[in-house]
Amino acid sequence: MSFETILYEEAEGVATITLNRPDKLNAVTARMLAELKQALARAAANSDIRSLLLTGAGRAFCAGQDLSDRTVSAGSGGARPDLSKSLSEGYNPFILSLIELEMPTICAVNGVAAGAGANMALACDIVLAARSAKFLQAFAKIGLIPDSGGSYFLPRMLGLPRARALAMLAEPISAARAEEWGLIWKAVDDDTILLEATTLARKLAQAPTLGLALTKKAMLASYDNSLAEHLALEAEYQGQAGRSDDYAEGISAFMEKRDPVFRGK
Ligand code: LHQ
Repeated sequence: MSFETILYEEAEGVATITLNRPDKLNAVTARMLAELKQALARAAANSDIRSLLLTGAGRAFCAGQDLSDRTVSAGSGGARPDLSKSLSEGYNPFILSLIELEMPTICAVNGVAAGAGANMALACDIVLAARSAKFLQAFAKIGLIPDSGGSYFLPRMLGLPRARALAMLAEPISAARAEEWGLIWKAVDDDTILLEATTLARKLAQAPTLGLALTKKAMLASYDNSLAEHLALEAEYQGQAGRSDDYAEGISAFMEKRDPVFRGK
């Protein structure tokens, strides 16, 4: 599949996906979702790629679903669309693939992130946002519920009081507020966000990828596990990490007082 709605680039161990419909504020179409899934599969299939960077072209990160798409729009009097299908066939598999990708994912929120666009960003492991960017759970403005993991992650990230208000009031919050609330890792200057995010992605591409993949998997599983179940899971995953080449290298480098060279396995 050649890409029309995104850009995909591989360099220095990093796969960079850029949402690329800048005149539509990178609003999401079914085509874009298919391309995003394809891009994730491409990154996962290349063992040289050890981190993923997601960002947007132009002044926005992503305005969420393209509301001009007739298959999902519901004007007064017209036929009612099946949004459930759009989620189960389009957004949900993408969000799951992003979350389950066995490498760190970094999102550079270069501008406004609204609706599903906000929740796609928040599904990444480390989120940087330009100081001018805003996060908007826009769904209530058009009668919908937060999707793409929003109603799952927001209460867990923020607690119910802030999650409910963000979703019900559909008011934008600044990158600084998102950082203060712990919704994102940090707000950075607009003119350095891409550089900072790329530097971070390249650094993570040199990290012990297998251990990081198990770390994100364990943290996600913690939402559903009892303490006893989770301690057992940690023991299992630490067993896997302990058998990795990177653990052997980490110990050798520590003993030899040098920087480790991790290969990601
Ligand atoms: C857009 C959009 C857009 C099309 C700006 N679509 N054109 C899942 C499953 C199925 C169905 C439904 O939804 C979902 C999940 C969702 O994501 S629902 C939430 C969908 N997103 C929204 O409701 C956000 C709508 N957009 C906005 O509220 C604003 O545009 C934001 C706050 C993002 C940016 O505001 P401004 O910076 O003031 O820009 P603008 O509003 O002037 O937009 C610029 C252009 O982009 C404009 O087109 P034009 O031809 O007039 O220049 C907009 O119509 C277009 N655009 N968002 N989602």
